[in-house]
Amino acid sequence: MSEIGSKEDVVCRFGVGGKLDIGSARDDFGCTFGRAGRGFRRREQRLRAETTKYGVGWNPFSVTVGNFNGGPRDLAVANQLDDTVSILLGKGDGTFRHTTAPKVGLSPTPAEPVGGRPMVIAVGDFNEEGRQDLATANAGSGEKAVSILLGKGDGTFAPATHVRLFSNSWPFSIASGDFNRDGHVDLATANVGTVTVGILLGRGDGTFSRQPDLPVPFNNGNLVEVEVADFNGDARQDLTVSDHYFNDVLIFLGRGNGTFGEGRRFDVGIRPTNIAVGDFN
Ligand SMILES: [Ca+2]
Ligand SMILES: [Ca+2]
Ligand SMILES: [Ca+2]
Ligand SMILES: [Ca+2]
Repeated sequence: MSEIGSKEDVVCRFGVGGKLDIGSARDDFGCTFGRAGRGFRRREQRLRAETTKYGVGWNPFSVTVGNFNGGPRDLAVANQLDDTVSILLGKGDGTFRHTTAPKVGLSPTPAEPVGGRPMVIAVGDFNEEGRQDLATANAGSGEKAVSILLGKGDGTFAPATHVRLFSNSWPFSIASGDFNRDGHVDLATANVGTVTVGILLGRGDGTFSRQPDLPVPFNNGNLVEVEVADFNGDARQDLTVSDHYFNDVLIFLGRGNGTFGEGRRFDVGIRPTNIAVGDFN
């Protein structure tokens, strides 16, 4: 185990069948992070034998797998309290090296990270030039926004641009798909503040067109995650959103034109902090 100086740590395990703890890291990674505490120590002990420890930003909330410079896969970590995304570039042997930690807040002044607080990251090629980009759901206290970081292909990113959401939306989670089947990547957000689902249709140039939010029945819940999948096999992408307050998930069936049917709730009986899309069939 090696450590790189840190305020907080992310622990990742490479290997088939890795146990996943937080965020949208799937595939072959297992990751856990946070400040030392009983839960974190338990997870860390499970992973310790096969993990390397990396310092990231302040209060990392989620980790996403992508590839930002070609070659082996990389990680992007959303650090909610210092308003950055840590980029860890894969070396191909299961270890990573740090590159940049681009800012995602609306304020250009690092000392005043107003409107940031990135929670969850979506990966996609939003400007269609063959390099992966990032979109962060920012639940900060300022103007509510999704930040777009366009990748340069070398593990670095252009300065963030922002898609303003409806006021008080507090987007907590984000996922990418193609909801209107035009070949451009679109985004969906789970909005804790308004208890709605935000839809941003991509134009293919790194910009997005904000659509009316999807209302949620019994809208005093706590939407903590959104995922994209085709749940009814009609080749149109659907959305599922987990509601931590009611212990259920909502399914919005896509019409294939960027709009969705009414959300339907399904009781899952547990606190659904993370949705495993692969478990639906
Ligand atoms: Ca890479
Ligand atoms: Ca791109
Ligand atoms: Ca689209
Ligand atoms: Ca469908």
